[in-house]
Order: sequence, then C-alpha cells, then structure tokens
Amino acid sequence: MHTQWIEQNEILDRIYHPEDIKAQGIRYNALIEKFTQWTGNRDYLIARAPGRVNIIGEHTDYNHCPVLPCAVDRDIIAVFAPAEDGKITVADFVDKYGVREFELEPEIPSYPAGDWGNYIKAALQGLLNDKALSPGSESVKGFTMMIHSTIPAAAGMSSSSAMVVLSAIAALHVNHTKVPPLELAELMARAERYTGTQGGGMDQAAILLGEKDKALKIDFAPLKCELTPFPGDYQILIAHSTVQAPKTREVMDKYNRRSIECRLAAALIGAHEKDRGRPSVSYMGELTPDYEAADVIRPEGYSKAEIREILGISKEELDRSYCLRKDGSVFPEPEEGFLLYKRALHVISEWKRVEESALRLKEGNIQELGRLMYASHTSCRDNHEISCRELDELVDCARQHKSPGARLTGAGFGGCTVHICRNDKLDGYRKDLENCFYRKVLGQDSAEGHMFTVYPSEGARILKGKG
Ligand code: NG1
Repeated sequence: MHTQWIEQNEILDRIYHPEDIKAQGIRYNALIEKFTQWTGNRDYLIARAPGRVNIIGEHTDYNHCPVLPCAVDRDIIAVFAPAEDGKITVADFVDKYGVREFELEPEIPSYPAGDWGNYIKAALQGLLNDKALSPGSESVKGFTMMIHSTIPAAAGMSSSSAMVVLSAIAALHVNHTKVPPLELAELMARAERYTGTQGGGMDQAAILLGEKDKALKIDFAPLKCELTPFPGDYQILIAHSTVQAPKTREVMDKYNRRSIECRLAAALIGAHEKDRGRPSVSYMGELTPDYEAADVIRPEGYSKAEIREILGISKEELDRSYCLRKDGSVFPEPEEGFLLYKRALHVISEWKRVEESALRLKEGNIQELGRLMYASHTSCRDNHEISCRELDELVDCARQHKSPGARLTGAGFGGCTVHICRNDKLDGYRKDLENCFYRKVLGQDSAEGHMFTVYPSEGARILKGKG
C-alpha cells in the first residue's frame, strides 16, 4: 500500500536526474518499509535535505562575503512520525551510526564532540532558543525518524548541515509551525554552532534555497540568494581525495583558527579605519572586494599581545571575544602567530572571484568560470592553507587533462574536489583522472566509489506531509 506513494509521485522527477528516478523510488520504498517494520507506524511522513557542492567562494561565508554553491541530488532522506511526547528518536537505515534518543528540554546536553546525534540536537536547540518551538512547553512534540544518506560524510559536501536542516524541518512540521526558508537558513546557521564549528551560513542557505538545475549566488548580512541556471551541456564531477576530514577536535581547530584569524583581521582593519574616521568593521564583508589589506596588515604572524595592544583590549576581552572554544577552553596562539594577512588576502580576493564567477556563469562563459576556480584553489592552498597534497594533486591532474575548472570544495583539509566537464568529454575525463590520480599518485587499482557526478537539485522539503 505505502509503496504506491513513491510509484505515483511526481516529486522525485523534480529532484533527481531522469536516469536515477527508478533507483530513487526503490531507495525510498526500502526506507519506508524498514521504518514501518521498526515502529509499526504506517502513517509516516517523508522529508529530504540535499548536500551541496560549492562551485566557488571558500571560507568566505563566515566573513559575510558571498559564495556560489548548488544544492545537489546526493541527499539525506527521512521517513518519520510525530511522537506523543517530547522525545526525539533517530535511527540510520544502514545501522552504521546507531540510534540516538533524547528529550526536548530547554538546554539539551550535547553528545561527545563529533557524535552524529549532535547535528539533530543542534537543530532542536536552535529552534528552542529562537522560540520557533516553545522551550519547556508540554505540548512540543518530538518525532521518531529513520534516515538514509547518499552524501559522503566528512568530505566537504555538507552532510552535517543536511542533517541539521532535515531535523529542523521535521520538528517544525510535527509541531505545525512554519518558518520562512531565508529565516530558517539564518537560524540553522546559528544553530549548527552548537556542534563547536564557528562556521558561516553557506551550507544551510544552499540546502534550503536550492533549485533544480540552478546555482545560487548567496550574499550574507542580509541573507540574499540569486538563482542562475547551470548550463545543461556541462556536468559537475566530484572526485574524492580519499583523505577523510571529519570535524574532530583537530580539524575543528584548524577550521576555527581560520574563522578566528579572519575576525581578528577584520578587527585590525576596523581599528585602522576608525582612526581615519570611517565606519566600524566587524566582518571583512563590510569592506569592498578591492580593499587593500596590505596597507593595514603585515605578512608576518601576530601575537596575542600585539593584537591586544592594537585593539586596546585586555587579555580577557581578547580571549572572550575572539578565542573561546565551545567547551569554554581558550584557543592558543599558533607558533607562527595569527596569519592575518594571508587570510585577509584569500577572503578578499575570493570575494572578487565569486562576484566575477556569478557574472560569467550568467553569460554561460564556463572557460572563464573555470579559470577563476583554479585561481581559487591556488589561494585556498597558499593563503588560507586549507588544502592537502592529495587535493593539490587532483587539481593538477585536472589542469593536465584540460578540465575547464577544478578546485577543492567545502572546508578542505581533505574531502572532495569539484570539476566542471563538458557532457561529451565526461567518460574520457573520468578515465584520465582515474589514471592520473587514483592509479599513478595513490597506486590504487581503480577509482571505484571515489568519483560521481552531481546535479543541481531542489532544496530541503517535506515530501509527504500532513496539513
Ligand atoms: P563543510 O565543507 O560542509 O564542512 C564548512 C562550513 C561552511 C563554510 C565551508 C568553507 C559549517 C557547518 N560549514 O563547510 O560554513 O565555511 O566550510 O567554505 O561550518
């Protein structure tokens, strides 16, 4: 009976590539089947949240500088039902991660760092904090949910934010509450900080606002989104570096260090501008994309003592305002000091590249977009220092084999690269990358499971709901 919903449903045509519809139907049906076996509940609801690929604009979002991602057809789907009480229970179809169960309460205690359940908790805590759901109210309902994901984890494709957004739309739906997508994207960007990452708002916005066959130019503060068609004669190919980059304490510290350095760079620029009677600056996005940071910040690292002196603030204020981790510990001064110039150089030049890329994409000038993608990778490698040997080798292979554009995508330190390729060249290009990188560089027998195409896809939605 319940399998008919998928067979009759046209929603899948709006989300997936025509060649993939049948396999997706089977996937949804298998999840529905297992959910009903697990809970005995045939009165299920269905939700979906996509992953995202970032075409260009890396580590710019937390500076309120723009990004150019797409939501993709790799996603997390969920079958769920409201709970009678405020209990949240979530299981994973393949049983890889284990069931997570917790009560809705005003302050939801987190699982240990890195636990997947924290992405569910982050969403719920965010909705409670924001009063989208009333904290402490007896009537707030939880849900029982089973999920299935096709987004590679720890790979820079936003599996974590997809889980956050999915949990939020399910919680809002069972509580008959609506939050407009732009507002929800901002709310969820703040909410995900519960997990300890000092990120920006790209992932949540792309996941909520994506549309089929479109890329999104996203601007922050205020959040704005412009959709641009992605040309049908090109494909987006993802190639994994095989280096996992889970947000463990170490990777989180590397990511958060960039976020801290960027805010410190903005503060130093702000102090300089204030001395000249100009408006204050808290984020680099309040400047312009041709701002010359070299006039204000020197290339060598800065110590905490120097920064305090320039900003005229105490040790406590510096640590509290810029260097506090989620667990309350203080982020230490890096050995070479905080590299404010390199970070500012990356962010401001990347901002300019995003603006240009958005224009080139609108004109359908993929050669030029690709050139900007390669330049972005170089800046990610040399200035923001978020690449690794494998990511660099993959991008070098792309250049050798004449992909119009390639670069690392997402947070970096491992994970995936994004490549643009003409439809008619795709098969040959995949073979080239297989030989050049997976066989020669890594010495593997094949590239099995490491390369796949993605299609710009629709944003997160309740696919089968009530009311
Ligand atoms: P991924 O790659 O999904 O971990 C992270 C941040 C983004 C953005 C990118 C780099 C979170 C949830 N995500 O994405 O905000 O800064 O890195 O551009 O913090």
